[in-house]
Parts: sequence; structure tokens; C-alpha cells
Amino acid sequence: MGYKIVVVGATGNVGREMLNILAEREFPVDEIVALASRKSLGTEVSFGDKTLKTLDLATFDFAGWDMALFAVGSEATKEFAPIAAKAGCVVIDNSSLYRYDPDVPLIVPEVNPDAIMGYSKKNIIANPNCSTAQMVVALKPLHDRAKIKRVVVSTYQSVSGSGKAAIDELWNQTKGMYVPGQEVDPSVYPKQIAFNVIPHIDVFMDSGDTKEEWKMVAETKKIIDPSIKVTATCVRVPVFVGHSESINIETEEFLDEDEARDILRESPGILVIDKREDGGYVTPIECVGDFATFVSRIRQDVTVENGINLWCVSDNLRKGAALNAVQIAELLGRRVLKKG
Ligand code: 2RA
Repeated sequence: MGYKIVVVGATGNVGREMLNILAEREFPVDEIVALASRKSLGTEVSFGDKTLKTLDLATFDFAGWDMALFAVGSEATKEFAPIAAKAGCVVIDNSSLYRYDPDVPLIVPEVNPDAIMGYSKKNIIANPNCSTAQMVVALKPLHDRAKIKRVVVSTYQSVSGSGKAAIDELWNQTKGMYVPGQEVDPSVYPKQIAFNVIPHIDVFMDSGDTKEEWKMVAETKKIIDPSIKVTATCVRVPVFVGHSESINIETEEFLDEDEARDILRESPGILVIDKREDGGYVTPIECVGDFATFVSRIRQDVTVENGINLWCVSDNLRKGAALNAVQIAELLGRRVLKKG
């Protein structure tokens, strides 16, 4: 006996990855439907060796379906997630709409699985921002051992984080610099991303932080511990898939770099690749398609009493979005629905 699963936003980058990962992990599916907007009606999407034709989200009846993995923007989520939840279908939402709602659990299964029991307040569970998900997987085991006081993180985020159009933008700008006649009109894009980096993701806030940076602060506090001080600088880089993060950690208790490495090696969802030699670390190109949160460059920060530096890389479409959502569905099945 398995589950009746709905994937909402099945034609987007994350929606397609959700279908791929549900199939790869052999999630116990009795029935699955792929929903999209009316303009994408009938689009074919893959589910393992099967092909699904998308149905119209606007007219779909969620009654009798167990879980709906939402991979659409906040506008569509705001309209349809409550409808699904009210029909008794548990919503696992990848948008930012419900992440900061005290009545909605924000879950990374390797980090705060028990919090999932709070799902029943709204029948909705929130998936964190991609840049937060990989970071908290690395932080949690070190927090459990030495209690993290402060985190300073700089991110190097791939363009796929902001959707298919951004992937096309990087490709067209790069091609335009090498292929005569394919030059791109610079006025089409506010900033060039090809061979460049842009210290601006999402909107600017009054504090001077961007909303992406605020999300990393607010979500880390909600998922791990509100006492942790976090400051973030989020940067877009000319990489198609794979977010990288330089993370500086200050802890209450001293944590030796070798012990930190051993702890991370033994922690769920983490692969440590950390040799002080050429190639002894992970780069974003190497993480694409993998489930792991990779950690490299683990070393003492000797400028403070109890400091550790590390480099963290993960596939932002997988652990940063689709994989985490599927892992939440697996956790919900094991802990609550118990059908599979
Ligand atoms: C980005 N984290 O990378 C944001 C949304 N996925 O654009």
C-alpha cells in the first residue's frame, strides 16, 4: 500500500527534480499526478520510466490525495495550498510563503525531524530556502557537540536557484561573447552574470541586507536554535547548478578541526571530502545530481577563541529543494501517515 502523490508545478526545474527523486528513491507511490498551469496543460513530464501529462492545477480536486509537493511561486501557493490542505492533502511547500509561520513546521529531516509533528495545525509543512538547507545540515552536528554562537556565511549561488530563465540568461550571455552574431543586447539584463558575480539575490531590505540573506538568518534560527547569531552575504555566480558556501563558525566550547571533521563524517546527509592537496575539496560542478551536502576545507579559525571554517557545496535543485521535499514526504509517511 502506497501513497497518492500530487506534484504541483511539475514543469519547472524543481518540480521535474521532485518527480525524478520520487522515482530514484522508489517512494511508495500508489498513484501520482503532475499539475501545472493551464498554459502548460498536457505537457509531458517524466516519472522514472513513465511519462505523465500535466493536469490543470486550477480545476484539480485534492480530496483523497495524501501529499502534495508544491514547487510553484508564492502567488500560486497562496491560492492553492490552503485548498489542498483543507481537502485533507498534506502540503509540502517549497515556496517561502509559510516558512516563517509559527503554525507551519520548517523541516530539514536530518536536522529537526521531530518538528514535523506540528504539521497538523495547517496541514502544511515548509521546505527551507536552498541556501539554508545545505548550511543547517552541516551546522547541526557541530551545534550539538559545541553549541554554535555565531555564523558568518558567504554564498556562491548558481543561477538555477532563480529559475529556467536565469539558466538561459547565463547561456545566452556566455554564447554571445564567443559566437559572432550571437551578441546579447546588454540592456536586456540589469547586470551581466557571465564571467561576473552579483552580490544581490532577491530584494533589498531597509537594513541593507537582501531578503535572501534575511532568509538564511531567520530560517537557521527556526530550524536549529534561535540563539544562533547569523550574518550572510548571498552572491550569484556564473554556475548553472550547485550552491557553494564559505561558512565561519564560532562555538561556545572549543572544537578541534579533526574532531569537527570526524563528527561531520559521521553525520546524516553529509559527505566530507577534505584533503589539503590539489583537488582535495568539492566544487559545484561535482555535486550536481548528488543527494549529499559536501563539506571541505575544514580548519581552525585561529582569529577567535573557538572558531571553525568550512566549505559547503550541494545541488541546490536537490538538497536545496526537491530532495529535501521528498525527504519530508518520506518522514511524514514514516512518522504520521504510515501507509508505505
Ligand atoms: C536563489 N535561493 O538561489 C534562491 C531561491 N531558490 O535564487
